[in-house]
Amino acid sequence: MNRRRFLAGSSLTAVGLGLRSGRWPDLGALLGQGGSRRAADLTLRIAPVTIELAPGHVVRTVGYNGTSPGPLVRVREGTEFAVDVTNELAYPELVHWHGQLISPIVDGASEEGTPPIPAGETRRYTFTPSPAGTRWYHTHTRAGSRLDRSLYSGLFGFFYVEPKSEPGRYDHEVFLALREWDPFFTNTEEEEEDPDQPPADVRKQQAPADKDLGKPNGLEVGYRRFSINDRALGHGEPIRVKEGERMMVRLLNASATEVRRIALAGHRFTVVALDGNPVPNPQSVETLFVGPAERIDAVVEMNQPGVWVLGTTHDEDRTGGMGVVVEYAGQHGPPVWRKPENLHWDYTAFGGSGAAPPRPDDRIELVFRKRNGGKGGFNRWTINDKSYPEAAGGLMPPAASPTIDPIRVHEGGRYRLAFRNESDDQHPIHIHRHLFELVSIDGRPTAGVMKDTVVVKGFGRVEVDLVANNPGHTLFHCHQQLHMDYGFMTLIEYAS
Ligand SMILES: [Cu+2]
Repeated sequence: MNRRRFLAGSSLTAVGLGLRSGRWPDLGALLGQGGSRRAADLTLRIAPVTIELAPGHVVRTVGYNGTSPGPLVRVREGTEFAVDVTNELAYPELVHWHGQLISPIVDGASEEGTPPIPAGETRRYTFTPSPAGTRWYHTHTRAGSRLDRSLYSGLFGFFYVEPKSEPGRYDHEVFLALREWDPFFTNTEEEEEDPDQPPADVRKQQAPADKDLGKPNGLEVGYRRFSINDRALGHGEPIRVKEGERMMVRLLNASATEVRRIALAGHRFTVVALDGNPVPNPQSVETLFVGPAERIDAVVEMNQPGVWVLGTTHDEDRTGGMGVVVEYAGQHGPPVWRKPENLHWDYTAFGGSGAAPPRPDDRIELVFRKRNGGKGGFNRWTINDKSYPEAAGGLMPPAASPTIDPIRVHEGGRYRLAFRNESDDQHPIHIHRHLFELVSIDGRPTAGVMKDTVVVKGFGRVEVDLVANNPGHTLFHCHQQLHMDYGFMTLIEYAS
């Protein structure tokens, strides 16, 4: 039996999972059946890896093709792409193509209906990458209490979809993934200073009195090591630049749990795209704010010869490894870090000044709450007071659970999703298989900023418009692994 045909045939069992996918009639082609005679454009192998962040600092985890981040995948917008993924682990895995407007059968979430790749087997994903821009791929299992699984592991990489025309002229580009390693559970919650919102004690007074049922906060995740890509600050090659160049920084926060502020000493960033999508109003900023799963494309004018540090503004984590040296030609000496003066970040600064988004067909309120887990326990998360059920074996069955209320939409409708965060944590809210438009951030209106993930601050309010233009089950969740794993997830369902 032809191996490829066998794989395509076995993938077809997905069709029997009760999925409705109105716009995706040719499931055979999507599953690679039609393309089974051609070689894959890429093969990915999921297997254990070791990463040497610095001499003697070795991380043992799992990754793609022997590295972490996995290989940088560059594809052409609109050209069909086939990838064979072999899972060499002892448990099922799958690959999510974050930010792609593709079918639920290949999107890479079992909750939507993508078949998992069983241990020891190979599956082909075939899809047409769209839209252009800085996307990424990563595992989409659930970790729960296992800190060697899902996004705590090294299963992530950049997926760059080349556009027909590039927004912003530049001389060279760098892909930088922010990462923490060696996670552990802790009962202490680290509160980093956040210049964009009032102090924690003021925010806590805004909390509904009964929100935690009297229990203290549950477990959080801490990390022992930090890096940008696979090296700790001061180890590995610096980014070498020349005076007068324009450098395009393509930044990904590949963290399972942490929001980050990033600066390059002596320089500013001109933000040209958020989550890979060109912004209406590129702006120069001193500091980039990037939540888990978010991407920022920013141009830096290299006009300050020297040797500098690009890294997190969090001193302990930067000196712990989350940085990279930027070295001008002919310049020497120890790299210089300067704390940026302006840490402020406002998504609406990048919005258009023109018309507001059109009137939506419907408005859907989504309230996020935490039920404290108590010392040594896990906090539970709710959307409109319901939690997604916990996973068995790290994967969920495709059918929606009766314990959640799916967000119901009609094809073609424009829906204003109003997020109300009634917890003091920040939540990077992600919607699969669609882009959404920012409408307002904490009451400040905006338009034209298209994203797939947006951070809702503690007790924050965010409104986004979702156009229901990609039928099929669509996952909606917080990208903070600990929140997603403990209930912060639901499905968007299209009416048939
Ligand atoms: Cu969250």
